[in-house]
Amino acid sequence: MCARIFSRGFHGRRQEPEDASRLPPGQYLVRDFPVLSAGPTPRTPLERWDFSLSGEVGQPRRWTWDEFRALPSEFVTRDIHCVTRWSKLDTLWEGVSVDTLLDGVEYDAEYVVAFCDGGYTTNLPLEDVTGGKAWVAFSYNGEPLEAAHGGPARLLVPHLYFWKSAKWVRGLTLSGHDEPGFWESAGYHNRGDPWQEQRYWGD
Ligand SMILES: Nc1nc2c(c(=O)[nH]1)N[C@H]1C(S)=C(S)[C@@H](COP(=O)(O)O)O[C@H]1N2
Ligand SMILES: [Mo]
Repeated sequence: MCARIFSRGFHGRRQEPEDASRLPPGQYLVRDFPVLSAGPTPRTPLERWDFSLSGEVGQPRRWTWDEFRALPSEFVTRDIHCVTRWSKLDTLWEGVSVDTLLDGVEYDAEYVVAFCDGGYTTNLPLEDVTGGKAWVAFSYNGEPLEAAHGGPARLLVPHLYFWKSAKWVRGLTLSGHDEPGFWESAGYHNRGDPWQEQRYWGD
């Protein structure tokens, strides 16, 4: 009895009404953190890891792990939404904002493709990864990002369905034209805004 009252107070009343308004259409809340990967988990040693900006840039850029970790980073708390319908609220990440990575880089491009160890790709308009909307995250909940969740580093683009948040990301290719990535070529929506329920081509 006591336990029940306690758990209701703890999980329920205060959070639920607000939580509902934070849930995009067709989504349900989870408290665990599901793992969704299209293939095996790659494990690149940090000595061989780098992050690069290539494509339509004045000068390609590359950071080793140590150089990347020396960049200014920030903590962000965001809700995440997977197209398989789970959403998780208030996830805490630390990462380098894509704005920071692009700082001082000259480019003539409107799109990016994120590429990853293991071959996964996802495409995004530059507009969706700039202006404080996307990070290359290396920590989750105050701990180094687990390999299963994309460690050592993953893209975090929380305002779009979570397939855009490429795990094991190794760089961005900037381009003047849009090139569908892995799921986008397989029938998923090109942009994937959860609030507009852009799940599949034609949504
Ligand atoms: N490299 C890579 N990134 C990926 C995926 C993947 O299979 N490979 N899956 C995507 C999908 S569909 C989702 S929902 C999220 C899942 O992230 P999680 O396993 O940390 O929950 O990663 C996205 N990023
Ligand atoms: Mo997903």
